[in-house]
Amino acid sequence: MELKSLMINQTDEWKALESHWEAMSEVHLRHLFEQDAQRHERFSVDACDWHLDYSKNLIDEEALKRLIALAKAANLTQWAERLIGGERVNATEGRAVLHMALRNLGYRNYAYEGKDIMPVVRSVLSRMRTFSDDVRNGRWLGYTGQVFTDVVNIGIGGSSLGPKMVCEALRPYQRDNLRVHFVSNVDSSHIEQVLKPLDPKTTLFIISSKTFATQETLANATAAREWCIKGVGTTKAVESHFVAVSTNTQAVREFGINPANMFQFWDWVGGRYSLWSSIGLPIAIAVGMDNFESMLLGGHDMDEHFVKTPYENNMPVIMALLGIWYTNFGDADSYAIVPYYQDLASFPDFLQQLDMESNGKRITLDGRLVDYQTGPVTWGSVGTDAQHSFFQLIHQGTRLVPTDFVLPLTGHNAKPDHQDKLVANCLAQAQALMRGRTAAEVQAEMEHAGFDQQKIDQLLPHRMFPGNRPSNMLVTEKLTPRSLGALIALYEHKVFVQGIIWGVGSFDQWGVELGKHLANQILDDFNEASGSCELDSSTADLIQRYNDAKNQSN
Ligand code: G6Q
Repeated sequence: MELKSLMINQTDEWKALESHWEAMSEVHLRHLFEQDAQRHERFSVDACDWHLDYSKNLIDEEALKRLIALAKAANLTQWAERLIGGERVNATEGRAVLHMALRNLGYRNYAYEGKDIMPVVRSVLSRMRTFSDDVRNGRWLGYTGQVFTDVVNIGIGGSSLGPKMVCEALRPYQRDNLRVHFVSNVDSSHIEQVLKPLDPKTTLFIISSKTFATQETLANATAAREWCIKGVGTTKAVESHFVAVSTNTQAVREFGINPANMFQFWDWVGGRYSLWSSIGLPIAIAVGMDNFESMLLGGHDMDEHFVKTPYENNMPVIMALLGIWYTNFGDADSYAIVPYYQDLASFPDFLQQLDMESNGKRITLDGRLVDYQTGPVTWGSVGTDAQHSFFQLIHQGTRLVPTDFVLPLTGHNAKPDHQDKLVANCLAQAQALMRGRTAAEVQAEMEHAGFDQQKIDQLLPHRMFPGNRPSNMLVTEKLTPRSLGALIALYEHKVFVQGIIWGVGSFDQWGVELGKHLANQILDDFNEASGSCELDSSTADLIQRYNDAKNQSN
């Protein structure tokens, strides 16, 4: 079925939301809570081991109703059916988007061009199990017969951020005697720092690249191969010390990796959605295949929730609609994600790519320029550290920054006293954002502390907090592979829903291309005395400065 693409801001549903935002600006969250003891119950939902408390958002039931009407006006259900049905919803690249099949540990059918894809998915999973078990149990050995102690994943973007984030998040499930590292940057200090403490005889490399053509990855893979050959003393080491994850068998072979040591994935898996595929091999090695499959199951749980649950109780849909509410009606231009869990420190980085590369677009799928905002700036870092850096702006700055708190309630082997403080801080931030601090409260506190009225008058405006600043609280009992899988899939579906509403193609990334192309041209220009004649004066001068600096340091 060809779905009519509409400019969403021309719809009645959009206009109804505009006027409702105006109405909501008259109310304060503090009063909404005072007036309704059931507010938390009314605005919270449980799914897949997560509790989403969205009661501290600038909404009432009418707002939610109108937002849901907007999702319906954008034909969300039909688009989700097209996605799952294997249609080429990544229209500009002519590709289907089937990462949900990778975590389909249930009984859903996934087909591409009329062919069931589950057998190939299962076969790669089975190869991943054999290989990761062999590495972990000392059956797959280095060239000199030694057990691997370190695994280095070389990849960038989608071939690094997801697996890196998951390996860190599941650190309590890792073994001490098998460490996993990630090298992505073409700045050579990255690979040098990672390799320096390692022993080439006990180091396994995974070269992860969907295309096997990415400049940074190939440069780092070549450096790693030289390091390995030099350290082990023979080119034969490559056979046992290098495996590849890719869709490009030919390029893997040309690089010198035996295709028998290559783990396949497919063009219907987008880079930033690929941690569920063999790109997740470092995860399987780090935490074991059983835990990797638990993570898949968590993702699958969230898929089923997303597909089957009415919008009113659908966690990704609600989160997506709240994001639309602030971006398009509240003029928010970013949102912050703050996990209160040190091992989720890379989660904001991962989400940054997921969200900004997916929805950072200004052209609709049918080629029109939008005249409304689309994907927001996504940023954040872990609490409590964040409280001592950027929270000032969220509390008292001029911008509206909706914030997602992610809070696993119990840590793994957490020190009780630390955990109490961590949780108390997280809850306090959300409460402070919602309530604020009134002039009367500041006055009373300062009087109580013995300040004279002149000092109180001077400091009162600075010590007041406006409050009424929205946040979501995502809570789980413990961060397990399964709840982590559900969390990642939650954000994936959220981003998908928003892309549908904005009418953009969430699964391409043409914005990454131009820089790559020009970098290659500039590399050529380094070797020409005066650079190419088409160069602008700024770039030409910078090239000259680089060449001069290089000559001086040689
Ligand atoms: C992700 C993007 C991008 C990609 C990297 C690495 O969705 O496509 O981040 O993952 O550019 O690409 P390769 O895996 O092909 O090396």
